[in-house]
Amino acid sequence: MHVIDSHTGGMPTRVILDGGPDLGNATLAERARCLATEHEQFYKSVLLEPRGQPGMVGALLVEPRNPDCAAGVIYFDADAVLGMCGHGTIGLGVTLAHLGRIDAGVHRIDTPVGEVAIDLKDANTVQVTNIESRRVLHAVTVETESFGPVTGDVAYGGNWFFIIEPSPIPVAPENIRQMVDMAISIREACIAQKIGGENGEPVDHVIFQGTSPNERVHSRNFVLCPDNDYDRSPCGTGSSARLACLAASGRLAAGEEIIQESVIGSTYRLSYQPSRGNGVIPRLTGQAYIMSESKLIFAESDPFRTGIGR
Ligand code: PYC
Repeated sequence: MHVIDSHTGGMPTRVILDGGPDLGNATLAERARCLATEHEQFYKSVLLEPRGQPGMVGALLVEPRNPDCAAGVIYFDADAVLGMCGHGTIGLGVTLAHLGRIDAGVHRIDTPVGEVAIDLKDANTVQVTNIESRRVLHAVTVETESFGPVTGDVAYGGNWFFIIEPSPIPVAPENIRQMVDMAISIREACIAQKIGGENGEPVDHVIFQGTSPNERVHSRNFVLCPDNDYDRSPCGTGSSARLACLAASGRLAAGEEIIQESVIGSTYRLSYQPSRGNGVIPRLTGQAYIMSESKLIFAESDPFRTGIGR
């Protein structure tokens, strides 16, 4: 299995070029469902240690439905298949350029939640125009088992987010462990209390929005992912959901650009345009760097060929 690893603002992406399972040629949403239900062992083995690393997201390249797309892709972490992934799409753009498959300029990418656009600005810089993002619930309170009531917004940006602002814990690297524990408890409470998307979609990510000591930065976030690890980047789909919240509450005008910082200090430039529906079309720009090209080997005799279970 040939893979190329990159990181986007510190968050790793592993693009799988070949050797993945055959998912057929239905829509990408159906192929993603097939990956989630029938190939769990495959996606865990690629991302769990010893072959993978904590937090890593996989990007399985597949044939796009629309031949005008430069690629089709299904993203996943070690515990779930994702709808979309912003940091992964920046990593994918840089990887496709590294392979000589795309040049500078705009390209369409097919994903399970719809087509997104990437604009490759240079070898490391990609601007992503995401799918329509929207806020679906405002100031809703969940009762957590260990932390009491917590109030936040539910918003969609290609994945489902519960966004708490202001963060109850200062968003800083020394508080990551504490924020992971609290965010897991909030996600569990959202799921148990059926607080999620309009059609019962469960919350899969939790965001704490805090402040940055850097005055050029609009805000700093912490994002919990489905694998219970945190996003080292400012999270592209999470930033999209946040833009929808800022727009819905009239706190950011269309076209205005802000800088969003992650808990480790990596940044995206963000803006939005109004969508035809009642959401926004988010734009995010970030940098990714190639780290390695390799061939993963899964020997039958290797007791950890499917990864170290947790
Ligand atoms: O950047 O959208 C994102 C993302 C989702 C999960 C990890 N990163």
